[in-house]
Amino acid sequence: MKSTLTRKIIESHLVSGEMKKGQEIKIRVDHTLTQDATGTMCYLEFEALGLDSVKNELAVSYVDHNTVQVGYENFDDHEYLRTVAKNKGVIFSHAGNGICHQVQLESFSRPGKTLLGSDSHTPTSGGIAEIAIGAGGLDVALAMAGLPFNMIYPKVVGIKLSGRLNKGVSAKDVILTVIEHFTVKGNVNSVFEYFGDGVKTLSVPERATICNMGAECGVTFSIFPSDERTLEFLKREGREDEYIPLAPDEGAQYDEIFSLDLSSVHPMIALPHSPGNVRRVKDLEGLKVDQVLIGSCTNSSYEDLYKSAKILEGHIACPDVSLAIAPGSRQVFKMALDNGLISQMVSSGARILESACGFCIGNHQSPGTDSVSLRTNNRNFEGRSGTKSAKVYLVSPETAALSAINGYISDPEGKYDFSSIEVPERYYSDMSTFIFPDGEKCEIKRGPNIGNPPISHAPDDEIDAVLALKVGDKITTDHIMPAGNRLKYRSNIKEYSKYVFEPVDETFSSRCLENKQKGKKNIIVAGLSYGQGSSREHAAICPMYLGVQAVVALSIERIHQANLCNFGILPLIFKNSGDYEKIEQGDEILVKSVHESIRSGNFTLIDKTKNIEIPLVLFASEDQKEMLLLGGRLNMVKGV
Ligand code: MIC
Ligand code: SF4
Repeated sequence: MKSTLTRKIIESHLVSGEMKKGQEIKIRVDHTLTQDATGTMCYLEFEALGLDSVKNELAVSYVDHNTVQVGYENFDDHEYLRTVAKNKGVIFSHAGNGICHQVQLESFSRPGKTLLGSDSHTPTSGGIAEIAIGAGGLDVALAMAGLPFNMIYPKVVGIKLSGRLNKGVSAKDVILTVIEHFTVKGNVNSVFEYFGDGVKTLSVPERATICNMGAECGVTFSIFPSDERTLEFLKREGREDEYIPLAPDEGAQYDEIFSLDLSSVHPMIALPHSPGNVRRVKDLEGLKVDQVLIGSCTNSSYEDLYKSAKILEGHIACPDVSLAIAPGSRQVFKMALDNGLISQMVSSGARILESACGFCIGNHQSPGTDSVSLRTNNRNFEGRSGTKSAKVYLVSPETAALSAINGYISDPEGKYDFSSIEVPERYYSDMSTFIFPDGEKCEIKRGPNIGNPPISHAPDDEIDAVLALKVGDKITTDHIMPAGNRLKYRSNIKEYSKYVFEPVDETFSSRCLENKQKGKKNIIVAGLSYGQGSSREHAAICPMYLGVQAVVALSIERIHQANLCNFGILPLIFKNSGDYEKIEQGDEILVKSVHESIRSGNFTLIDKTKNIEIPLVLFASEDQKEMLLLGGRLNMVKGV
């Protein structure tokens, strides 16, 4: 059988299961990564497993999300992460080293390996031919314990690239075009595998940008082959000895093929409030912008900064525009300094931000009321920037830089030729800013912000509940568990739980707690694609803390579905989609024979208020059913 690259790498990591689309499989995890916002909970969970040290090949802990440090909470979290890393054999990357996905690509990702990360943009490393998957913190904790990762053998979508990008068009425009085609829903348990002649025209940083935003489509991962461009990148990083060539077999069978001629791609833009609202930049030309931000794990490589600086060279950003640039890593920042790019940007009026997630997660640079913000990051969900009324548009660095000069959205197509940009033969690399474990132990520091990992309980056989909230389609984890100025409560579940669904319904949390006090459970009802976006398991842990027992939806996204199961919340899907309309917020709900229903996968929801019965299907694998009966994954794996 002619194999896809996906099949080859999965085969070499297969622990159990059959490699057939839709089948449950377990794979060995070589590398893991965590970041601080999901990492504290992840290491608390790892500690709860009672292991002395991590068991997988390479584990890295990054501090890149909560670097603002307003109040003591963030610093306390970082100290916990630093000391727990030393004790458990994890490499620690300080705040300032950069955004986890950029740094992982530069320093650790290797062709043919598997990586599990507690961040949804972990697939960025697919740009170097690694199977890189985003997951909840608990799944990553288990991978660090040496346990295999459970996944569904995916539908492999081949994206066949031909041709070459036109002047002024970039990798960001390619992925926005792919997102326009596949949309941001309906791709659960699929992967994107890029192949064809056009692949060799794209560098590893460009491939990484493309893999990064596959996450917006909801695919498990995206992957490129390992070829001469991969070798070129590894040489620049001084890691050429890690190169191996990897490619799908000639004539490999894909479940679906999408052909894309790179020369037909134009500058694209995602309109508020979804990365899926894609249009041509040309159609928006002339729209006045108030803020331009360049950076994030999607577009903060040296090459991205180089292009931005060259476009800005000799110009001053429009005085009405607030322009800021965040290099993706210490490596990128240092090279941009040494090669005069930062100097050019500063001369053009740009503010230089820390190498961190920062603006992308609403930690700072919130735009003004009703303003237009043009950004190179990957998500523009309503309110994620910290300003609900702002309109955030997603574009390439080329579009962003040119628009910053003009003060309005401007199409860079045909204007810039970056086909042969000056990239240093050797990238700056200094591993001394990582802390490598040396086998020595130290005291694990736990400030008052560090709570205990939450405990979930086995479900009762009857659920007496209130339909606490009914929401529509495409509810993101940013709606469920806001980040930005609430991020600092990530290690404190009791405190963070006060903000569940804050952007949608500020009284949700207190209503749930009242129901809980009356001995009732809470149920959430949602439309399509519930739980889009991030991997934050807090979007399951905090609702669990508030007594949420089930989410009933038209569909649920992959990482969030896994997080719900991990924390004992039942992910239920309407058997008949029309039933979604029949039930209302506030209805009294009864679910009987819960244990038997988990085993069979068929539930009946009795709406006592409406006096109707609604059939539901449990969206869970056999392994997840087992953990749901026990009330969550931690109860299943205690003492591994
Ligand atoms: C995001 O981009 O939404 C985040 C913040 O990186 C999240 C992780 C988190 O919520 O901590 C993600 O993508 O998984
Ligand atoms: Fe950080 Fe934004 Fe990337 Fe998430 S999407 S990892 S917040 S830069």
